[in-house]
Amino acid sequence: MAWALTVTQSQSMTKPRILVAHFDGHGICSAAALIRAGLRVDRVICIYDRTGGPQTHAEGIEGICEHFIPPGSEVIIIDIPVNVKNPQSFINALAGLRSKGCDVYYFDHHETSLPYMLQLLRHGIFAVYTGPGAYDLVVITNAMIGSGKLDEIADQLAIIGAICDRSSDVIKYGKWSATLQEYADALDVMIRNMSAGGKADYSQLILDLANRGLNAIDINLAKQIPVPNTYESYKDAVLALEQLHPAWGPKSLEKLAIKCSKRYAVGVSYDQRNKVYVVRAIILWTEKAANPQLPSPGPALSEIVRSRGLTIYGHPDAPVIGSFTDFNAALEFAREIARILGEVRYVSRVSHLIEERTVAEAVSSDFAKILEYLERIAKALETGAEAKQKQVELLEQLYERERRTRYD
Ligand SMILES: [Mn+2]
Repeated sequence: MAWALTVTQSQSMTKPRILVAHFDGHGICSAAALIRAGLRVDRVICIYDRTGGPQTHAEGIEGICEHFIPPGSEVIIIDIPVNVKNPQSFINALAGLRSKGCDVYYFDHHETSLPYMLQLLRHGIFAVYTGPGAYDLVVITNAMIGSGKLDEIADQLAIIGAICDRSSDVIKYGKWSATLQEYADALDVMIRNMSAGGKADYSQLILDLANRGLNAIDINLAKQIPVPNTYESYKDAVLALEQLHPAWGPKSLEKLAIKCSKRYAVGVSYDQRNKVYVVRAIILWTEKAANPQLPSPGPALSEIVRSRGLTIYGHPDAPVIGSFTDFNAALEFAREIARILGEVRYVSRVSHLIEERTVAEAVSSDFAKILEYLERIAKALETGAEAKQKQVELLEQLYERERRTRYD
């Protein structure tokens, strides 16, 4: 096995190389794909921990850096976004590894991490924004520090990971398939089952996936994501009439949308923490990826949500709306939402008429907004260019060092 060989060969190298991956399906599959593709790795760290210990995600990286990484290692971090709640602490944790004599490679595809790339680079961290695509994370990371090539199994793993992230790039590249979607669903169930006790170590699963590819996933587990049995159709939307499974709400809605060939699905969940019923709406991600101009439920519903004085939170493609003490009241509102989403593409754009005497004012205020936007873009490009230059410098240093270790 090619990857097993590289792991053995790596023992002779001086610096131990540690791969740290996010604990979700995308992080797990991306790590497996990179190892499968021949990335030399001595140890994998991928931990979920709800009990308070260090875990491999945005808010747990400090503990991982402090307790799990020996001085003088080579650390590769993938798919863990900079913690937007406390970016400085995240950056300091990675910078702390540098002062422990570690080389740090940070690859991430979350747009929220982009503003911090330059700071990371300034700390001597080889930081690369590979986004926004989840599939691209693997391709770019592998091109920069891995073998540069993905065999069929590595590619399948990268695709499954991107599907777990509901990333549109796999659709754009024509790499999505119903079978790989089944594997992604089954893997999600597997991951959730492993974490049922509040704590899970996925490093063995990653090595297993790298070694056996799809055979490491029990495809039958996909059936554990329940599909609602009773529903009503409203043009492009479907409404689930029974309460959604507490753990699988949005994914059950996805399955229902697929079963009924609809773009949108709506249903009612029970929020156990707040002891209320909430309405959930989704747009089928494969549809949105194929037609990016389709309205997301979030913005499409903002009007009715505002007019009813309700709350809306979560991703615009899968928002959670309102809080109801009664299931039937929630279902009634869900039905209204299904009607709106069902006809959303038939609704023409709202235009506002401007009185003649206020035209100048309206135009200049629009103009100011456009200017402000352009200035923001100019600033982002400037920062981006500086970051790119720094990346190239670090890459040159990296190749120089690789060459030296190879011929020494
Ligand atoms: Mn991801």
